[in-house]
Amino acid sequence: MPSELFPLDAPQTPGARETLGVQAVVLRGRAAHHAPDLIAAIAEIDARAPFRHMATPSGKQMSVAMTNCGARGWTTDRRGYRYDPTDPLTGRTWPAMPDLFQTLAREAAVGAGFPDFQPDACLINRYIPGARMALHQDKDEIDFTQPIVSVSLGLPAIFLWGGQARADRPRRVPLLHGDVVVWGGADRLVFHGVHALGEGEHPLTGAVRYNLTFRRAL
Ligand code: MD3
Ligand code: FE
Repeated sequence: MPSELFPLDAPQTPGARETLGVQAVVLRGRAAHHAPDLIAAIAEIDARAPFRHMATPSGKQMSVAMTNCGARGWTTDRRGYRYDPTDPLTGRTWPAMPDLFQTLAREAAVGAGFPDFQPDACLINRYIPGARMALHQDKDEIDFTQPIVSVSLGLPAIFLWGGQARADRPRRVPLLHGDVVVWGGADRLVFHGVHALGEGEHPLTGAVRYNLTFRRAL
């Protein structure tokens, strides 16, 4: 059955591996047992490097609030997109990547066939109902042989999985609390986005979805 026919809150089988593309796999529920620790760590990062609504080069404020941890952080402003070792808001380095984040990302990558992944950047996205992310490619990194690992926490979202061309009609894939996705190889540059978040309350996050994306920036 195509995934777009599943209701958003359909029970996904924890431990299931769902193949999105030749080198893109959803590991259902893989991070769920770490969720309280991950959410506590996000709060600590927010205290040192607050979530903010960055501006795109065209000057529009993003509806998703963002911060980072790790040696590099992804930022955007009128000057463009880049990875920066310092937080432009505070002038200080980004908070260190917690060991739990690093271990979780590396183990997921190994399990998906990427044994050499060493993330140096973790972008943290915060969605509230109505927030969305337009179709885009992640191409500000240097080495596209390195995968990206994502961890979803809190409210569910409809992830839009496009193709190699912007015009390819995206497939809708629900991403739920605790899901981990690894994207690499041939699927590393696919267009993707996130549908406007629906209303809801999650017991651990309230009316919020967090998404961690682990990257090798340099
Ligand atoms: C597919 N974040 O931060 S994570 C992003 O849920 C981003 O917040 C979304 O897209 C979110 O750039 C989606 C899943 C994801 C991340 C990177 C990818 C999917 C990807 C890179 C290539 C292909
Ligand atoms: Fe992306």
